[in-house]
Amino acid sequence: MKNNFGDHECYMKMKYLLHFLPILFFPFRSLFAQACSDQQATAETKALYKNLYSLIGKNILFGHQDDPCYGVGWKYIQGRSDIRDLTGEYPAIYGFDLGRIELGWAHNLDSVPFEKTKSFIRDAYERGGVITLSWHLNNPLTGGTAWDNKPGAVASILPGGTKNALYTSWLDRVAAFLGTLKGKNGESIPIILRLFHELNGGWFWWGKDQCSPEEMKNLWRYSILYLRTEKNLHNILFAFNTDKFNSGTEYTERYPGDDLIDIMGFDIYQANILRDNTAFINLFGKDLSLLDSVASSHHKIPALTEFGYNEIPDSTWWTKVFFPTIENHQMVYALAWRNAGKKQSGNAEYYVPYPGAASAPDFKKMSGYGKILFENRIKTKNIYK
Ligand code: BMA
Repeated sequence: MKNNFGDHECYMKMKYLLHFLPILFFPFRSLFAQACSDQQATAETKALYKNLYSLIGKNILFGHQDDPCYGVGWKYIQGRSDIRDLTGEYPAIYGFDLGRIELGWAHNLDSVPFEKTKSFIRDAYERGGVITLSWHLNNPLTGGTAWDNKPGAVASILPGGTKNALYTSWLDRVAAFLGTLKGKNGESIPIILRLFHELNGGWFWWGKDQCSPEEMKNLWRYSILYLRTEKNLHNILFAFNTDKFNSGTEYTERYPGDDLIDIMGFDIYQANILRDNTAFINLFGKDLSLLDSVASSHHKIPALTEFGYNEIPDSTWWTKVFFPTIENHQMVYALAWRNAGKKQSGNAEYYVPYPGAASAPDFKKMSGYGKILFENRIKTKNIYK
């Protein structure tokens, strides 16, 4: 009897504990999740990570590459932005590119002067916006562009490789740029640095056909630890991103580790085989679901790191295709690619409308949806505090 009673009491205690265990552990789990990968990150960088994390499933920051630099039919006009022309507000997140900084050039591969990029970054930060940088760096082995995809470049820049010293000097130039980004009180401006983007594709020299998964992971680790430890930069959140993908295994094949990465994303364009709305919606939705689960299992922030439908010929694309597909997913930001306008080749390139463009009224309508944040509402979130 005694034994039975004892067993029952023990069973009840266990049941009670098991019932409350998830509640007991939940706060620790979410606390853990809210820490960025760099334990020495500056207060503003830690806050950015924590605040973005808290927006998961709630809001989506709308972003645009090179937004204040130029748009369709204009360049470098103080205060101008195609998004602002339409909505009265700047985006919530701004993308810029560092390509050619490695060569010591004064402007990037799309002719944006780095001095201007610096001042656009400072202005964006003062408005409470978020900044992300990509880097279409040249091929260090051949001297060609980022699209010069002959194999061997990744292996050549790893420690022991013939181009390691050259690549390291390129990282020094990136570090010098990042080190000069300061807010009004002298604090370092937090940056989301998106290295080696679309690495599961074959078009860049760091792509999947040009190196092994181990080489790619080693390159990530080398680059991040160099910036973090050697250059003592602690204002960076690192974004890992693929192009469109087919499975969680494909997504993480070249993922370098939770101790290095903060944001997990992918890029997708409505183009080529995805030109049709239904084909695009199906793959886009599937990849967003896969990203939700992979980011959540790694406790990282999910993001749509680049997207677009060039010239947006469908006048209701924003409210009938884009928003319904993203609405129930977890990514905290979506960055539309650049409004290059008419290029030298004669082709036009723009991914957000401008006044008069076919999808302009529809974009304006979407900008009023509560879930999507632009300048005014990101400001109220005090994302750096
Ligand atoms: C591409 C195009 C190019 C540009 C490159 C880097 O997708 O927009 O015109 O040079 O991005 O920004």
